Amino acid sequence: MFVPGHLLPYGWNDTLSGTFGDYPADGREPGRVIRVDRGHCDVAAPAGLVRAHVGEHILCTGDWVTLHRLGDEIAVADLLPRRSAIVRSSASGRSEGQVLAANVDTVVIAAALDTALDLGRIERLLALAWESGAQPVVALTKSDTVQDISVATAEVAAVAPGATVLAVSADTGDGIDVLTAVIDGTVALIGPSGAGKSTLANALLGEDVLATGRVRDGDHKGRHTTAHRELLPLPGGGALIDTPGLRGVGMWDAADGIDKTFPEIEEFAAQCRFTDCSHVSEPGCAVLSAVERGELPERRLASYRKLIRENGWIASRTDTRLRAEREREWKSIARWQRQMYRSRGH
Ligand SMILES: Nc1nc2c(ncn2[C@@H]2O[C@H](COP(=O)(O)OP(=O)(O)OP(=O)(O)O)[C@@H](O)[C@H]2O)c(=O)[nH]1
Ligand SMILES: [Mg+2]
Ligand SMILES: [Zn+2]
Repeated sequence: MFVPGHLLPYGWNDTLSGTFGDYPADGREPGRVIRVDRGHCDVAAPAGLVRAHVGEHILCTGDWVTLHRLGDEIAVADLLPRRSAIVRSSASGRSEGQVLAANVDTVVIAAALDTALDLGRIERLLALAWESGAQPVVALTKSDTVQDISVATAEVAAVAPGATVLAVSADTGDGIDVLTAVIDGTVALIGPSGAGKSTLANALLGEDVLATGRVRDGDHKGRHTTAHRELLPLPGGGALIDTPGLRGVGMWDAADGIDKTFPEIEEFAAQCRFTDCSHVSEPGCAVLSAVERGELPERRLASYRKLIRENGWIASRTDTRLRAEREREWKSIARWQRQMYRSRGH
């Protein structure tokens, strides 16, 4: 049987032994991407950490890969299919999504209690988390800064059906044991800058490995202290990915994730007169009447519609891009055909 050695603490599990079963035989070693820089990445490999060329792959932290030697260099040979991936519409506005982390089992969404709760942002991150295939957990951080955590916890729990919501303080240690108990496998921490992700990560890791930064005095906004996504082994098993604070999080092909975030709206929508009801002003809209009856908060419907609209817009933009690409392809085929005919005619 293949022994992963130093790779073991980086989220290795029995399934992977099977997946990688044949690779060591042909000289390729398994590895997990810890961090990606331009053209290179740090990879946990059986004999220890190595620096490898990424080749033509677009890798991200958490990817499982195989490595091979090229002279005295190490390069990534294969990128294994991702079991789950956190994807947002890329910041650069291109039509492809940006993968923030791969092969994640638990997404911890961090929201700080020392600032006003932004339920819309929590819902947005929940949609991203559900879409990734991982289990979301909402961690309300800095619980030591508020008198009563029960109100905020209940308010967030109401917008996070299916997800565990808990309050934690990295300062006092409150709630860290509960969080440790609910997280599983590879854990990714996401949320805005200054939410306390790296501080929480250090608490979970049991030592100060990651740099943290003070928030601004006035609005408690962070200063984007963390600059890289990085995978680290957790002392109790599993691994942790700390991520830089997200400025904007666009929906990327996240229709399922949005549905999972707003299950009650999906349920009401099943009763709408029109199957393609957009729940804006249609007659017989069961979602709007739920709002009227006070069974669905108007804010929640607005948040849902915002994400749906954005998701649809991204999808149509991608379609346009794909169509243009296909057209270009056809044009070059046509050009090639013309050349063929011409040369045959000669
Ligand atoms: N009072 C209190 N402050 C905390 C707690 N956790 C984090 N902080 C403070 O919040 C600030 C931001 O913490 P970071 O961990 O750097 O935040 P981050 O989410 O990693 O931010 P970025 O790396 O910029 O995305 C620091 O000054 C921390 O000391 C907590 O539990 N209680
Ligand atoms: Mg950080
Ligand atoms: Zn409707």
